[in-house]
Amino acid sequence: MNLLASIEERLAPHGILLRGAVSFDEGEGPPVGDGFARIVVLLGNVGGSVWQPFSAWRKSQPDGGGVHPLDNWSRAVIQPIADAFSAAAYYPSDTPWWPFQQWAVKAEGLQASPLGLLIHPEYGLWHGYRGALGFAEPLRVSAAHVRDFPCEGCLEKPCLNSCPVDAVDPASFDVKACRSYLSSAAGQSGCMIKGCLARNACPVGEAYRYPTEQIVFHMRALDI
Ligand code: B12
Ligand code: SF4
Ligand code: SF4
Repeated sequence: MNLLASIEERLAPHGILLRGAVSFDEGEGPPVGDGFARIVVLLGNVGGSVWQPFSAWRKSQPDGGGVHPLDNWSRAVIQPIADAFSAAAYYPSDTPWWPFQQWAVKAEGLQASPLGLLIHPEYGLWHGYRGALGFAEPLRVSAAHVRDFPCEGCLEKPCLNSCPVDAVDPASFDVKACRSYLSSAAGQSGCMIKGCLARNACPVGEAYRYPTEQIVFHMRALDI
């Protein structure tokens, strides 16, 4: 079995999928040991794929998984795999931030929706990244680039007309307006329990929509 297939097999019970790979020239990638990665393999969730395994882990933890349980779970799952394969592990919550979205654009050919979230032709906006593995040696990885960009043919763009405070705009995301709405009574009974109305308005990937508990979890994690 090749390296990536072995990694895929170890990640599968946790609902984490391989989400493409980015190759780097010598010295251009993120650090691995004393050198730099020649390839970074992205690991992510598709729809609610991680929710059950993550929830089960959380219940098994005396502290419920800590203050940032999804980040802690991601490390608990991914770090042993990185160690077993002599890879470096990178996480979306690491600071300074690794450029996960830039990597994803290169890895799978995804493009940004007007919300800033990358859209996948099948999963829509219902996918994310849990980590990445960096290898010092180049690996041969078959490219799985998506060609369709759903936003191109979406003329009405309902995502842009659904935010109650017009926080979303293709040029920028008004984090302040969003946060202040979320902390209001209307926000608490709206987006905080229903999820971001702009993200919900997108018709692509309906079948991959996160389960309600996961949506509420992510909204609370925004740390309003
Ligand atoms: C800071 C941050 C936030 C902040 C501010 C976001 C903002 N738009 O300003 C807050 C807390 C508000 C936030 C909110 C959310 N976020 Co956020 N966030 C991040 C984080 C940690 C860092 C982003 C960053 O600045 N990176 C630094 C730069 C150097 O990296 P970058 O890859 O170059 O990213 C920038 C560019 O790629 C650019 N970009 C976007 N698309 C494209 C396309 C092209 C072609 C190019 C060149 C650039 C580009 O946007 C990024 C800057 O915001 C990333 C994780 C990560 N490490 O990347 C998640 C991340 C971007 N967030 C994510 C998500 C899902 C959300 C939420 C939906 C959370 C929720 N409630 O469920 C909301 C939605 C907000 C929105 N409409 O954008 C996902 C996006 C997944 C995807 N499908 O694209 C990420 C990747 C985390 C993850 N684990 O998967 N987020
Ligand atoms: S509603 Fe249309 S424009 Fe907005 S993210 Fe979905 S496909 Fe793209
Ligand atoms: S969470 Fe609500 S307020 Fe924030 S961008 Fe989405 S729709 Fe707008």
